Amino acid sequence: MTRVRIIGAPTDYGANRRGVDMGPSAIRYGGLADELAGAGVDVVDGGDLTVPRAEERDPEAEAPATGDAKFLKETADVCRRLADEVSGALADGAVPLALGGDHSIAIGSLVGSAREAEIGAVWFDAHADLNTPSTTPSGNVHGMPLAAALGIDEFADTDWANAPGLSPDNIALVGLRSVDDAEVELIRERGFTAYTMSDIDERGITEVTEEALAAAADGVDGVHVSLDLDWLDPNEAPGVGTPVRGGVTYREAHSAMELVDEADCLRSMELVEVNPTLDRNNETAALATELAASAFGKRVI
Ligand code: HAR
Ligand code: MN
Ligand code: MN
Ligand code: MN
Repeated sequence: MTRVRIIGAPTDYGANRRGVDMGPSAIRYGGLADELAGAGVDVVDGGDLTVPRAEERDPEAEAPATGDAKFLKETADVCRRLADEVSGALADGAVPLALGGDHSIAIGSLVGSAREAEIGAVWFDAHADLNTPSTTPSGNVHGMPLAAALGIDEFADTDWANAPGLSPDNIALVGLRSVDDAEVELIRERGFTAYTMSDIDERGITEVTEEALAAAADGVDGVHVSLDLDWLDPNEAPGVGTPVRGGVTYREAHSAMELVDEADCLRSMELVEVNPTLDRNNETAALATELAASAFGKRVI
């Protein structure tokens, strides 16, 4: 039986819109344990990491890296601890499921997942999250986690980002519709597998997701699935800080997660960017739990 270990990472350092730190509570309240039980997995809830509020941070503290990135030191601290939890769960034979928090926590998930393995990643997101402190238009680290985990530019020499076992040839981005110029350049330069919403329109969610999973899984030990809820259309998932129109539908999202299960390569996963203060009756959090259940094998019959 698959074992899943839930690890909450209630951060909002990486995002402008405060409130995403309440994501782990909302996702649990939205029925995560029941949904995962419905998928037939054995679930252990490891609780939340302790994350000081942004207001409590030491204003004198020096940022560890150069460039314009808000709360980089605080993000580094959470990601180091999350990486240890994720690699600990894997060592115990469980699949870690991290709950954000903003998407900056993916740096910790990826570093932990890639600590003792070669991994690929599928990034289900409206955004590419490939900015760096020198290219970011916002200073928000939730726009940088993929670049950080790949050790691009300022992140190359850090001891907390830059996941050595994350293979750049095994990155697949799915559902792009809001990408900055510097990110476009990086995608072209490094040849990441990337699918825009237009690719999904033309080829369908099944073909695109199967191809993304195959690219991510090729020749590695397992795949990290990062599910940013803003991947979905804001009509389906209103409770996110950076909604972008024209996202995937409820059915497309479920299909994609069912394909994650069928590909049988899932090593670690995260659900991020759920912001209960912007949500409608906790719908986005509940949707996150349903999608996780599909990824872990829940079916109607
Ligand atoms: N690309 C923009 C930036 O770097 C927006 C990032 C969007 N936020 C996210 N990431 N939710 O997926 O600021
Ligand atoms: Mn994201
Ligand atoms: Mn996003
Ligand atoms: Mn299965």
